[in-house]
Amino acid sequence: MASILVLNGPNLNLLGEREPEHYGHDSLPELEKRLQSQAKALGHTLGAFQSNHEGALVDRVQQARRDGTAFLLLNPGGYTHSSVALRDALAAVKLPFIEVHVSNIHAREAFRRQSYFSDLAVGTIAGLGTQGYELALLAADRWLYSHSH
Ligand code: CA2
Repeated sequence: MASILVLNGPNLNLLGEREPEHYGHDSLPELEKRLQSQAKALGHTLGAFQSNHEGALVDRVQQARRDGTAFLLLNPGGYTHSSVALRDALAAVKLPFIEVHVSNIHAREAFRRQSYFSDLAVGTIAGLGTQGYELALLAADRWLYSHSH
């Protein structure tokens, strides 16, 4: 039984509302609800946090170190390609995380190919839609199991 946190960066509150060709039709509350029941079925608890503000995301990552979070599923949104501050927070807390992207960042503009997080992540998932979070949760469950036995 572990505590898992899904952290979403800027504009991901718009999921399901705009640009369905990139981001699909699921809304963020729908997705979070699905992940919560999946986590429960796996025997874990899951918290969710989304912010459009870099400092709020940094604060939440720092808090995760203190509140017993064991694993993060992180979609840094546009900060993927720019945020040294959020990267530093992840490196400082040393919590394992999977980087998730709804769209295939390698099949879009060139600037989206660079991530400030991928080299710190346990792994990355991109281009599989919101299903990527569910696959990441499954992988987190396996990772947590293999690192506790
Ligand atoms: O594909 C992803 O998950 C991204 O992290 C999403 C970011 C983008 O800047 C990254 O390059 C890739 C943007 C999030 C915008 O989310 C929206 C969702 C629905 C409608 C409009 C924007």
